[in-house]
Amino acid sequence: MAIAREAEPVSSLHEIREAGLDREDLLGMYRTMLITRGIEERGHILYKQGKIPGSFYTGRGNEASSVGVATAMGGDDVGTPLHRDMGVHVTRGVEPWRIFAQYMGRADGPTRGRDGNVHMADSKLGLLAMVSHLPAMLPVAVGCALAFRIREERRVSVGWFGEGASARGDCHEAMNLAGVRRLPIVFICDNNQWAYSTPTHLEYACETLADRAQAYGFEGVVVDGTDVLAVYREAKRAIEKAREGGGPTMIESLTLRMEGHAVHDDAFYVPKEMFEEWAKRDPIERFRSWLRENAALTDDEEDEVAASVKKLLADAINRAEESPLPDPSSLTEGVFATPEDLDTPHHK
Ligand SMILES: Cc1ncc(C[n+]2csc(CCOP(=O)(O)OP(=O)(O)O)c2C)c(N)n1
Ligand SMILES: [Mg+2]
Repeated sequence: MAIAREAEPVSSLHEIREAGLDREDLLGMYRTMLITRGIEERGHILYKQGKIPGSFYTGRGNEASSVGVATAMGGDDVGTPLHRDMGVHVTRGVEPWRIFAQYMGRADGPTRGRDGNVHMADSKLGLLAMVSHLPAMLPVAVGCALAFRIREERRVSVGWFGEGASARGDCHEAMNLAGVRRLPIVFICDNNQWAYSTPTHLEYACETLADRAQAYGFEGVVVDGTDVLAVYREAKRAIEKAREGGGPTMIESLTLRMEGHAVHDDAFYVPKEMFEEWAKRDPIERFRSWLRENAALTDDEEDEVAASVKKLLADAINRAEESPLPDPSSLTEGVFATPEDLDTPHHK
């Protein structure tokens, strides 16, 4: 019997309205999920065409989770999304053409061609770019929450980590400090069942990772990460609780990583039946069915959204391909922050 609360699905349009979303918001989320998947599918093609340096990662299967959480965040909140969380960037307003520019190492990508394809974020949109080391962004997210507390700002920090990363010490340190100081932070564990080729039974011995939250003195919730509305509702509750001074929450979002760790990995070690089982719960398909049943989504609306997303992405790729590669002489610019860049008393 799990200690953490297991979240129920959202039953009706009425219930989701109570949680703060109207029909237009729901259609917007559906569109954002399509854009998220479309960016990664097209990125994969660009990779095969040899246009993307390095490796290439996707978050297929995680669209509901990333879009659900990001939709629940406030405009002034901050987050540290990882390599499976493209939906967070799209929801926060990073324009798709800039993501393609990032993929291709161009000057108009969020890191202006300075970092690997998914190591990106637009700080103006409240996002902090990930570093490779896992889960090194959790202490950073906790630091943001501590800063909000010290400055008495009503802002919340959201920190993402994978279930594999949860085995590392920095995850424990981050959660312990957040619990001790009751910081305004929400931890999102993208539990996609695999850490590269390692299955969950070799990663942790507790029933659910969210069970650990109680040991840190805060609430743990397990949610079906293929259900965008359940994810949204739980993230919204946790974020607003944190904003009101109620301390951290850990949300464990259950999905399956529907592709290999990256394009070089064909995931031969994942049982075929597992993919088949989770394919039946495809997040986009699930939300589409929910919208048809509960929000009267029509064929015309569906076609319109699909066509507009297709055009948006085609235009985005063209624009990104027009973006120049960075000028080599500018290589060291914008890589390190100088005291002048930092607006805190400690750095003056
Ligand atoms: C400290 C550290 N060790 C190893 C790696 C290489 N690595 C990158 S992602 C990854 C798997 C992480 O699994 P999980 O946390 O479950 O996230 P997922 O990739 O499944 O989303 C590994 C081993 C790393 N980035 N950092
Ligand atoms: Mg994983």
